[in-house]
Amino acid sequence: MKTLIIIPTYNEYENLRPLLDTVFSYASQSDILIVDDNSPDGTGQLADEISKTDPRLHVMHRAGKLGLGTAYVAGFKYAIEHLYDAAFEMDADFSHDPRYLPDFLKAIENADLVIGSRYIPGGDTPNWSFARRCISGCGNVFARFMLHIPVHDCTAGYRCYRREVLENIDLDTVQSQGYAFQVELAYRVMRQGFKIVEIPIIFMDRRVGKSKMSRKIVFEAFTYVVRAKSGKVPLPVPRTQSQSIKVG
Ligand SMILES: Nc1nc2c(ncn2[C@@H]2O[C@H](COP(=O)(O)OP(=O)(O)OP(=O)(O)O)[C@@H](O)[C@H]2O)c(=O)[nH]1
Ligand SMILES: [Mg+2]
Repeated sequence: MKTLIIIPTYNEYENLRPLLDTVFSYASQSDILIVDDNSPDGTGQLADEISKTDPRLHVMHRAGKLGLGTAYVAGFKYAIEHLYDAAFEMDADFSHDPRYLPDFLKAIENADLVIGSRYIPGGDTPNWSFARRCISGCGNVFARFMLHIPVHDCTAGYRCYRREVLENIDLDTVQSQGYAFQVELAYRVMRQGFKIVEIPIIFMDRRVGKSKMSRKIVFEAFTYVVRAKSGKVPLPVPRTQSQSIKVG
């Protein structure tokens, strides 16, 4: 299976080199796409430098900080254009431990979307404060209850999608950026009737560098769920029976 690991970066200079080494040590056959938003700390230039010595590494440069959601959409389009069989979402800050990559690669053989879940047996968020656990846990229960998404961790950002899924969820109408982006994609994948599987992951806090996320994204996710419940969000055209893919 030809796979692409998409890693959006904004000021991840210190994480980049060790991350690439670790990812390739667990998934040596995969390619990596860095989507860098003109990071002031030179992450994009470092990625260019490394890509000269490793053909598995590709780099996409965007003009400025355009948000995580659009970075992933750009990466997914790259995966579709270059005919990768599957594409990963992964953060650059080691929160998404590369040691789980082999588990994902095994699970995607019998699924359309694999989500690394913190909220199934074996998953955990050991560094998190009680408050952060509450916000994330309650947000997930809320989204699951409101939208009937068959997933315990629909805000998780460590994922692997089959290309057929990305081709069928109408990427051009996705508007969310933060946690809402993950909820929106899980909802679209579910609505299209694809098979979603969760595998447990232990989510660690970023090693170095600063978080770019804010409280605004919690609100964005909440309002997405409420709008989706009342049918006020764009959705892809349902797949016809003849378009549906067979898994397994
Ligand atoms: N290209 C691009 N990457 C981004 C942008 N915002 C964040 N990122 C990257 O997206 C990933 C997730 O961002 P983080 O800042 O770690 O957000 P988070 O994981 O919710 O927050 P922490 O838990 O504090 O780490 C990291 O690899 C960031 O470098 C953006 O606007 N553009
Ligand atoms: Mg992070």
